[in-house]
Amino acid sequence: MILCPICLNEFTWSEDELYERTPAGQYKPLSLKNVTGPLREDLLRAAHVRCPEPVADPSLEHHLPYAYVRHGRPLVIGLVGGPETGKTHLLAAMIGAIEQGGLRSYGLTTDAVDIERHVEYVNTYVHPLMVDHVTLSRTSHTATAELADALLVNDGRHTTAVAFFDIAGELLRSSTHEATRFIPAVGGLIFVIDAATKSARMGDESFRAVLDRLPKTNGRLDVPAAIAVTKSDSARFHAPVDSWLYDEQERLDQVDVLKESRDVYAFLHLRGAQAWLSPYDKCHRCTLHFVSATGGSATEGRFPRGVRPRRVLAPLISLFAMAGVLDGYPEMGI
Ligand SMILES: Nc1nc2c(ncn2[C@@H]2O[C@H](COP(=O)(O)OP(=O)(O)O)[C@@H](O)[C@H]2O)c(=O)[nH]1
Ligand SMILES: [Mg+2]
Ligand SMILES: [Zn+2]
Repeated sequence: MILCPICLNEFTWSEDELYERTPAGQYKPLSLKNVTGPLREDLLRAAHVRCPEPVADPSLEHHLPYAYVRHGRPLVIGLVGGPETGKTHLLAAMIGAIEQGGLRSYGLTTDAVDIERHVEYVNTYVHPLMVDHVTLSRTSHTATAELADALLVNDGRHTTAVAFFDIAGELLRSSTHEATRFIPAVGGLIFVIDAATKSARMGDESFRAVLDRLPKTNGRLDVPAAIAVTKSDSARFHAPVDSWLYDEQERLDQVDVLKESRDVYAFLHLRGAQAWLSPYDKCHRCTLHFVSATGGSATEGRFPRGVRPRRVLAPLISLFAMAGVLDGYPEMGI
C-alpha cells in the first residue's frame, strides 16, 4: 500500500497497468510487452500509474509517476508547525541546498520523482528565495497535508522516494477522516519552532494535534522526528546558537548531533519552552537542530543582505539516518 500524494488515499498498483503521458498531457496505456533492455528502462522512467481512488468522478482522475512507487514505500516527511513559523521558507531552503549538491558529502544522489512537478516547485519557491531574495508569499492551506516536492534519493545501493508534505497542524483539530488520512503514511516528522517566538510557554497546537494522532508503542511514537529551531539567525548573538549556526563542517556526525541536540534542548528549556519539547518527550527517536532558512530577516518582502541558509539539511540528514535511508550511517537516535 502506498499513500497517494495527491488525494491522500492508500492504494495498490499493478505493473501490468502503466500509462504514458502524451505531449498534450493525456494519459494512454503503455504496453511494455516484448520491450526489453535500455528502451524498457527509458519507458519505465517516464511511465505513470493511475490512482484508483476517483471512481465516481472521472474529472478527478490522476496519475502518479511510476518512479514514486517502484522503489517500495516512499518515505513521507511531514513538516509540522503553526502558521508563520517558517515551514515554507525552510523547505524551499532545504530543496535549494539539495539542488546545490548538499547531500553529496553523505554519498547520496537525488533525482526528481516527477520532473515537471519539481521544476514547478523550484520556480515557485526555491528560485524566488535563493536567487531573487524575496519572501515567499503565505501559503493558504486548503488541505491538512499538501505535497510540496518529491525526490528519489539514492545511497549507491537503494533508491527511496522521499515526499515532503507541509502539514497544516491548525487544520488537524477536526477529527474527520479527511484530516487524518495521511497519518499512517508518515515516516518522519520535522517539527518547526520559530526561534524568535514570544509565546513559548503555550506550546504549539499543531504539534499536539499530530503527536496525539500518531500510533504509539509504550506511549511513544515510533516515527523518527527532528525538531528544527528555525530563524535561529534572530538568536545568533546567544551562545551556543552562533557556534552551531556558523559551523562550516561539511558532514554531520553522530557526536555533534548529540551535542547540538543537548544545546537546543537547553536553549528551549531556558526560555520556558518546555511545551515545545513535547516531540522530544513523545518520540522514541528525536534530534534537535538550530537552523536558518534565510540567514537574516526580511524587510518589505526582501532579504536585503541576500539569502544564506544555515544548516538546513541537518534535520533531514538526521531523519534519513533514523529512517534507514542513509545506509551505513551510524544510528543517530538519541
Ligand atoms: N529571520 C528569519 N526569518 C524567516 C526565516 N524563515 C522564514 N522567515 C520569515 O518568517 C515568515 C513566515 O515564514 P513562512 O515560511 O511563510 O512560514 P509558514 O507559515 O510556517 O510556512 C516569512 O515572512 C519570512 O520572512 C529565517 O530563517 N530567518
Ligand atoms: Mg507556509
Ligand atoms: Zn490519488
